[in-house]
Amino acid sequence: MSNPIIERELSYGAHNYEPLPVVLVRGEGVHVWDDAGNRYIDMMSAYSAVSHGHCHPRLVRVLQEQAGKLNIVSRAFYTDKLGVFLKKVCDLTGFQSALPMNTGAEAVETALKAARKWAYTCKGVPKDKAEIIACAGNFHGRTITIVGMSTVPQYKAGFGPFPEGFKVIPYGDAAQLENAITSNTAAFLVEPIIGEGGIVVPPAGYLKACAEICKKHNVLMICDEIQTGLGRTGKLLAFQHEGIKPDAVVLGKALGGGLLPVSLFLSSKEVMSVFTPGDHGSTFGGNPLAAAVGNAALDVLIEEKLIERAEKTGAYFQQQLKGIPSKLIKDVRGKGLLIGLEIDESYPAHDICLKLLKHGILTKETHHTVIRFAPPLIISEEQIDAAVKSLQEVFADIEAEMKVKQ
Ligand code: IF1
Repeated sequence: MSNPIIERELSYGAHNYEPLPVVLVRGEGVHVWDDAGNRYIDMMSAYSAVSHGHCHPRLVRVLQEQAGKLNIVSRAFYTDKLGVFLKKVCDLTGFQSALPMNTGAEAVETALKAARKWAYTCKGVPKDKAEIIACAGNFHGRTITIVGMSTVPQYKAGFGPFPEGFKVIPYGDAAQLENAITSNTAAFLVEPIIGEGGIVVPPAGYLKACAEICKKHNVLMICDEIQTGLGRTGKLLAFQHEGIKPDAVVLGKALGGGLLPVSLFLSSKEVMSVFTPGDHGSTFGGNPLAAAVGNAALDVLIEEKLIERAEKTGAYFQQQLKGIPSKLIKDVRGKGLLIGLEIDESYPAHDICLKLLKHGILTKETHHTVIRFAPPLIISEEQIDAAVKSLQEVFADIEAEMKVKQ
């Protein structure tokens, strides 16, 4: 049963992904449709980039209006849109200054550059000696520097040599951070909840302890909130669950309202002042189209109370998932609408995703044994109920199938 659309993509495209066998042609809210007209509920939200739902009417309108006016200039000129967007994000998050980029990886690279230059110019670290500490299981993007910090062999294999100056410590144990810090440490880069590494929620108090250690040793704490930020976990930023404020944060994904790549590095004026004209930049970063959409994406997030919704519907969803009677489900974890279902290794999580697809639920496994549930934040309890019903059917089918095999 070959689909010519799939065949064409496979024959002309690089095989750096292994998509599920479905061809999507349309999206609206929490739903997407395939080329045969079947409807699916989107439990991936493009890894959280579609928190506002597909084709949010207000965001599409802003995009269309701006597209007819002014789209790409360059940072060689001012525009009427960029400052409005940056002020809004600073006011909302409490950071003083923002540097716009496009993809998450670019914003992370920006953070790494800022941290190193801050270490040399403010902290007094000797030239080329700055160290950055990251965590095992991290995912911060795909550039050579970033995969150099990865602990997943496949992300690095064949791509070396990697830049120096990075250290990796176990995630979730603040004492390890303190041990790893030296007088040359510039920054600690951390995800408040590890996404790709299997939706790992660190022990309560971890981020708070890390923040205190960073402060004590004059090390910048940088939170990668590309996936966890902008309401996904039930707070604007996931570090707010611990009542802390890191020195810097990186945002991406949902910042583009599900329409465009928009990312930011946010920090204090002191840290940001290390950048002087010509130090760093991007052709597309901060373009007026992206700024207009990013600005509207923040407005929608607040006005439609998506953060509060994520907290409430996320708790409800987790509770419903915990109620599914299957021996295959080992754990349900996460915060807000970033949820991982840990599946017993005896049954491939990938096969479960294929079955879910047939039942109208789109998602994909991460870390082999974890199925991700991260729907658009606009999802309703009724839509969650419908998804849980399909999940119950799929797990009941699998249980029956396993009994036959025994
Ligand atoms: C892929 C995972 C998610 C991220 C965090 C930075 C970036 C990401 C915390 C980079 C990107 C992605 C990219 C996508 C798969 C994906 C992913 F499964 F790998 F882990 F979301 F969960 N920081 N995450 O999660 O942002 O440059 O892509 O805009 O690479 O296949 P980007």
